Amino acid sequence: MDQDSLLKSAANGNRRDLSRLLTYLEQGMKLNFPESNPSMKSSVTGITGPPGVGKSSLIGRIISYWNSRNQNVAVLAIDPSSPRSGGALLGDRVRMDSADSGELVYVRSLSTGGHPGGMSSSLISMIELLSYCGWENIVIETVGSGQSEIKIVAFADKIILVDGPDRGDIIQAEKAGIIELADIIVINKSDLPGATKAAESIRSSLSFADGKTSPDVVLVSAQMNEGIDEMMDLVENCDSPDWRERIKIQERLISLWDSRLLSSPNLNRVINELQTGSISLDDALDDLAR
Ligand SMILES: Nc1nc2c(ncn2[C@@H]2O[C@H](COP(=O)(O)OP(=O)(O)O)[C@@H](O)[C@H]2O)c(=O)[nH]1
Ligand SMILES: [Mg+2]
Repeated sequence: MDQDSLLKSAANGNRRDLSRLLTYLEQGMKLNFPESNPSMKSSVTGITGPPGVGKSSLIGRIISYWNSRNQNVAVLAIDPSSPRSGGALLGDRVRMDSADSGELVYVRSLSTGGHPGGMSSSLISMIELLSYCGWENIVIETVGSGQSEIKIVAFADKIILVDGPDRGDIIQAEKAGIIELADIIVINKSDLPGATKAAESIRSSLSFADGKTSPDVVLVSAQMNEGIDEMMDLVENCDSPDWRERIKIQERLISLWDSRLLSSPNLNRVINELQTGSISLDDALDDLAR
């Protein structure tokens, strides 16, 4: 089938064809949309945080929340550690699928391998495709353990940083610079001892300079299904301040810039020329960015 027929079929709800198109985009292909539907603008939510804090479990609850309001949800789960068939993905599927509403849910795992410059440009196309195909809510799950994985959430409209009762996790997020991007900080596993304390300690440590307002910190338990409605209420009604929007835009630019440089067909030649000293770094950049 050609691209246009695939696209038409995917837009009509054929999931196999949607998956095929996503695979093409993952491999770096570009898609031409005939005409996009201007009334359709998906809301894109990024969920990041250290491994094991309960992001996938929470996404399962978020799926149920939207489904019970008759809204559909597509999830792109980006996992740098697991190959396609890896155990982590299976585990994720089970937890996410416990939201039992087949028609209204689409879950897709992506691996970060094979993307020399990160996967930001494929991700943008994937979001565009899902939106074109009528997915109202798009959720991007990334593990907050490496710069590029974290920064990829900058492509979301709203960013949720998830943390657990262990204080060590949030320190990781602070180091990675994710705190300033987060619209809301969620402490999951409120059923475990230490969660309330962790939330308090994060609240008090969040003091941004220049009168920047800090994000809300909320306690939830994905396992016990507690605090989810309150969390979603905050997520849906939060207004990202201008300064945070600017940081997001800047991160998107950096991410795409990296991606463009590192995927340039001239990269090897330019590195060779730099190594032999025949060009300057400025020349190299000009060459690569062209
Ligand atoms: N006690 C407790 N455990 C949870 C909760 N949410 C998730 N978990 C458990 O934490 C582990 C990691 O969850 P997962 O959703 O895969 O985390 P992810 O790596 O951040 O996606 C699993 O064993 C979950 O069952 C919760 O609210 N309370
Ligand atoms: Mg997960």
